[in-house]
Amino acid sequence: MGRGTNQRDTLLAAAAGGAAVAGSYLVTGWAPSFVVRPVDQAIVNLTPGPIVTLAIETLGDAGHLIHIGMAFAVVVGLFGAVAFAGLRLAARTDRRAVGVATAGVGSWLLAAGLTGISTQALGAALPGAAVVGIGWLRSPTGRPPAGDASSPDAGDSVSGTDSADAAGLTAGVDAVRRRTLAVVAGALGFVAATAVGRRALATDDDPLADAPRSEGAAARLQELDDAALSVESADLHDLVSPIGGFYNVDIAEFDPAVTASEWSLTFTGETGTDRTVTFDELTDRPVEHRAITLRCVGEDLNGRKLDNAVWTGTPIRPLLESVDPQGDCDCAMLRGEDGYYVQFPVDVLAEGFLAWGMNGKELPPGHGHPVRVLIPGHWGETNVKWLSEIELLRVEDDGYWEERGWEGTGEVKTVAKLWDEGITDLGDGRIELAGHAYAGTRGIERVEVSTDGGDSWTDATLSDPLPDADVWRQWRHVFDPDGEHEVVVRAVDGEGARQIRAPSDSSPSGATGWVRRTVG
Ligand SMILES: Nc1nc2c(c(=O)[nH]1)N[C@H]1C(S)=C(S)[C@@H](COP(=O)(O)O)O[C@H]1N2
Ligand SMILES: [Mo]
Repeated sequence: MGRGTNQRDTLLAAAAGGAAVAGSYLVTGWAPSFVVRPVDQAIVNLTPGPIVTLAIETLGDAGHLIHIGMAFAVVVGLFGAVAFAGLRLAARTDRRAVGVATAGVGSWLLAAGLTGISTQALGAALPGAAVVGIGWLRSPTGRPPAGDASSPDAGDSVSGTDSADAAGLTAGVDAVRRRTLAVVAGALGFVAATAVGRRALATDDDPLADAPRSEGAAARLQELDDAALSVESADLHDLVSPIGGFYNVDIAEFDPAVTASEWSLTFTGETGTDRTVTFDELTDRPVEHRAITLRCVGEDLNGRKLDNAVWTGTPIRPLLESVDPQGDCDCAMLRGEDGYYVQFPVDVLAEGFLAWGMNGKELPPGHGHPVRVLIPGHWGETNVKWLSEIELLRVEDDGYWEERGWEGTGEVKTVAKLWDEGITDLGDGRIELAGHAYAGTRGIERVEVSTDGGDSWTDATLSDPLPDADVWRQWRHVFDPDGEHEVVVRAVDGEGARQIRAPSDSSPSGATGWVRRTVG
């Protein structure tokens, strides 16, 4: 077995591995049955908590890219190894069919084993087998495998080293090289086409692209639109974050796929009576459309994990009372279908809301489809998505993030933001500063702006107050710049308390400080 054969087989095997992953993606999309998902999940689960926390603090969203990249590499390697075995068996037996069968059946078993879904595993098996089938060529050494009478060399030729044979050998090597490169290029083309094509498919049949379905939600959206400040900045959200622009924080790279008919919520643990609620039972309950703002405890002071939507759902309190919570700690552990869990007091939970709609649409997969919980005024991590169980506890226990050193189940800290798109040159010499401020259920009373580094302060204009208990406000301030300005913004909450001045990191309980930027 020559070095050339080794390199060729490795190249073909890598192409087959890539094609198998692309084929799986083509069939499943970015879903739980995609072959990369279980491996990614395993990587996330095996990574020690302090490293996860460190990655979030230092790398932010890049941390996700690292583990998903590792998962892709591992899976391409696994399918590549199967294809490599196919190529070697084909060479040993000198039969293409053996290689194709090995690669096809092996990839199918691997994909089915990883995802537990046998039909969609064909998506990975077929492209892998095809690369082996098209890419494999007889060895061009000129020496026929034993007993192959049809080989051009199996005859009465006496000398195997004459010039005609050498030329034939060179031509054979060239043909193999060309074929290998063509197959690898074809596989790469398939990977690229799949990545691009599948994305186009996904946005085309996006069920959330329609107009709002719920009239009640549409009326609330209108109300928020009317309350919004008019700002010049074209890119700044007003009071409602569009679904596609709403931030996302997930412990898993893939959203659990749960249909409304499969879904149920079970109250367990220290209850007078356990209870399971189905989706139909839930949506038959009294419906409300609440504007609720979410903010992640892990975001930087001027970070972007702060958004607001109009959510359609029903209050938790009557359901909770119906199961007669007992338990000495008066606390509950909430669990989601992705394996996430968080614990906090029952009286905080009782203020909560079970939502199945967002901005008038069905709750999207990334935000907890079909049902999530929304807890007014508390950090984002209490708002469990894909909610499946509420366990009433006897003693307190840590949630997923608390096990990893965060203290993010309490009330949000007050913040006023000034993002890049909130700074607009009005073209007439003036500059508009605009942003959002949030203080949970305390509400925002005032936003103060300084354009001289904090020496003097002016009250910003605010959006109209809303009846909702846990919603942000917009602020706006226009000034005449004179060179560079040190702009500082700070909010005062509804209880008269000013945003904490001393800067601190987001870990463990949320960033503090005043947002400060050089403008002009
Ligand atoms: N099931 C589940 N719920 C979850 C999370 C999660 O990873 N899994 N992340 C939490 C965190 S840390 C935040 S900040 C919010 C973010 O909600 P969003 O992704 O809808 O913006 O969801 C919370 N609920
Ligand atoms: Mo969060």
